[in-house]
Amino acid sequence: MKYALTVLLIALVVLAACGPGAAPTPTPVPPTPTPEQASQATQAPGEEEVQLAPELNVFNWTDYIDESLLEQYEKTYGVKINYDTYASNEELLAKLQAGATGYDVIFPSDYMVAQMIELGLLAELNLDHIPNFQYVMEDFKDPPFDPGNKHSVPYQWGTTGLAYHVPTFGDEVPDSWAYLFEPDHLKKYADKGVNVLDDPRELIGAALKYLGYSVNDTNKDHLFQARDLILKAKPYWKTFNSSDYDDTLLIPGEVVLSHAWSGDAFVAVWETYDEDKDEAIWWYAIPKEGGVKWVDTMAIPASSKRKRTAEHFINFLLDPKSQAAITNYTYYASPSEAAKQYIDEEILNEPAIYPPKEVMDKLEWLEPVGDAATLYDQIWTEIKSQ
Ligand code: N2P
Repeated sequence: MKYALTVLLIALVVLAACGPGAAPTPTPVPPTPTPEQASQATQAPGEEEVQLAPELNVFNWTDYIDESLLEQYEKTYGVKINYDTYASNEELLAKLQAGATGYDVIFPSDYMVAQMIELGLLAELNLDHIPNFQYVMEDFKDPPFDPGNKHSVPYQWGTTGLAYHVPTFGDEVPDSWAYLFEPDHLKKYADKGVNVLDDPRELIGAALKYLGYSVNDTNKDHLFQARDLILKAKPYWKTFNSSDYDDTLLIPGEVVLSHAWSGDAFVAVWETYDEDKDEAIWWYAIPKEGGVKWVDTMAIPASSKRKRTAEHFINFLLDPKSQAAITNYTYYASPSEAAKQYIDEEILNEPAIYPPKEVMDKLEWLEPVGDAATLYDQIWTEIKSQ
């Protein structure tokens, strides 16, 4: 252990200086080790020596990593990863606000990063400890929700749209939010199942966008119109699910239409692809009215006691090869320029995963809504309880 070696060296120097008959010099008292110092430093060859904690508590969205990376990190660095998942930013925030102090690495989205910074929930990062940040595309650096990347670095990004069962819709492409909100549309396929994301900002945002407003609108009348639209459509929806809807609803055919995040939709696209006919059973459309584009980040809760190890793990996940492994597994897009060389061609060239500029320009980032957050909460409670 590096620390023990230093103490030993100091003791030897002190002893040599004392000489026979000299007055004994007090031996330095070592400070109490932090969890990080308590562990053996282990690093891959050629890496700077870092004192790593024996364990790290990681809290991520469901189905959002290639889990072999966790094993790889544990084996290479001797740090045990305790991995737990959540289904929405609001769930993550509620856990942190309820005083959950064990988490070391979390993955809040853009608007939630801003909200958490304001609430003092995030630690400041030392970007010198995250050298793989250099590979992040300029577009994803210094974002408005966290100027200077003081508290977060990007993890993966994507869009929100509609996943649909191709045999049900035939030649028709559900390319409008009307397919999710208008009873006239819903009547035609609702008996076969429709799912919406169990996510207040996403669902209310989609309704606002369909009505011609911004996904970040804070006007009370507009928000009530969005609520009414949702309440009229709700009887036609089978489920509110944003955690495992790809595996439990889309792939087994429990629904034929779902409000969906791009990567989750593509899990269903690839899992159900008809190789013989070379035809997709599921596909994904971004509504013509526009919608949400988002970037999820990696951050460290202010309460973490293992900040240096958390930064080390974040750096590992930002390594171009790790980034590519995540994208190749989750079908979300990577913010790492250098990862591109390792990402599967068909993912990189898929416009529904990496949309062209004209589509991206129609989409909006979610932003904090300030005092209107209370109104969003009220509306959400109303929607879920009726
Ligand atoms: C992955 C969830 C992606 C997070 N299942 C959307 N922000």
